[in-house]
Amino acid sequence: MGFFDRFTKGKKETLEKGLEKTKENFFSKITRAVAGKSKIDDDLLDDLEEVLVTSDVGVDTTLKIIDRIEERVARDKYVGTDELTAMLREEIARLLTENNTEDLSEFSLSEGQKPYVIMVVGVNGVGKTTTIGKLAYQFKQKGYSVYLAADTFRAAAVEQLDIWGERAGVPVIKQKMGSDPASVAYDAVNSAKAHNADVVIIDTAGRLHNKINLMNELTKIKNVMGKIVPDAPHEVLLVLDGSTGQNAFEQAKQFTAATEVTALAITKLDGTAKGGVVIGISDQFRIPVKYIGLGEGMEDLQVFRRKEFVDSLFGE
Ligand SMILES: Nc1nc2c(ncn2[C@@H]2O[C@H](COP(=O)(O)OP(=O)(O)O)[C@@H](O)[C@H]2O)c(=O)[nH]1
Ligand SMILES: [Mg+2]
Repeated sequence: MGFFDRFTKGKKETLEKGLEKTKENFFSKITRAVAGKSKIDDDLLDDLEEVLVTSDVGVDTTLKIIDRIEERVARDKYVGTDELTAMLREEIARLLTENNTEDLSEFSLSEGQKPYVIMVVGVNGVGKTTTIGKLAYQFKQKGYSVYLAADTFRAAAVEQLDIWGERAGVPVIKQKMGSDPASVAYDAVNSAKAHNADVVIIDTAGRLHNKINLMNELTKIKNVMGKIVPDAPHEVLLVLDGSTGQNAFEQAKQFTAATEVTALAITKLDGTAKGGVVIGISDQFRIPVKYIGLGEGMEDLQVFRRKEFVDSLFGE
């Protein structure tokens, strides 16, 4: 087996292992709903609706899926229950691919426009710093020179980013503790530009007092960066903790209302049964889910590939 085959196989195993609990939970519920029934009727569709909602797919996306299955069943009245999972798989795959994108490392900038600036937002504890470390590693692997910028709100947060910087082999730009986020961002972009860096990733503190504060702070950060690199930030990546299920939905609503989020990362899908949230978030927000977190290690961040996700969830 060549390097890339092994690499791909490793990634697939991580994905499958990460989604194990979600899958078990999902299929044990479906098996219970289908038990003793031979055809798909209204009762079974009601049960299926409950299965999807309690698997964190979200009400609106669930209704969309149920409607589509209902239409198919109406066309062919004697659809057997053995066809139910195949139909579900198809409809979920269809929903996900309706919202397809490229990953962040596919950016293109001309020399004068560098660096490519990614601002990472999200509430405390969702996995921002960890995701930044993993992302830095991926960009570095692709041959880009990367700088990280710490948020100076908590000393522990700076140390944590330092550790990730070391692991990934990427420098961290620091300021004195307690500097305001806009000046941290300004300094970071300035310094990265002076070093002719390709990419700079900015960690922001998860201080979500209320929507107005958040909006003002993010607007200010964006404005100061724009003074150095006109289109910066090129990406605003919102990190959501998938293990919180419906909370992740709520946070996505709040942040997208407060600022222009361009990409989503959903973390901690390993060890949770709430992985269905990826389906709902992917469907409900026009913003693409670009990354999923499947563990605490440096290689446990994957580009969200819809087909692989559905394949891992349903088995091939
Ligand atoms: N299992 C697992 N843990 C994660 C993942 N991403 C982050 N974490 C953990 O979540 C905790 C909070 O992460 P951190 O990056 O500090 O969150 P931040 O406050 O948003 O910067 C840490 O213990 C991380 O190791 C993931 O994909 N899977
Ligand atoms: Mg952090």
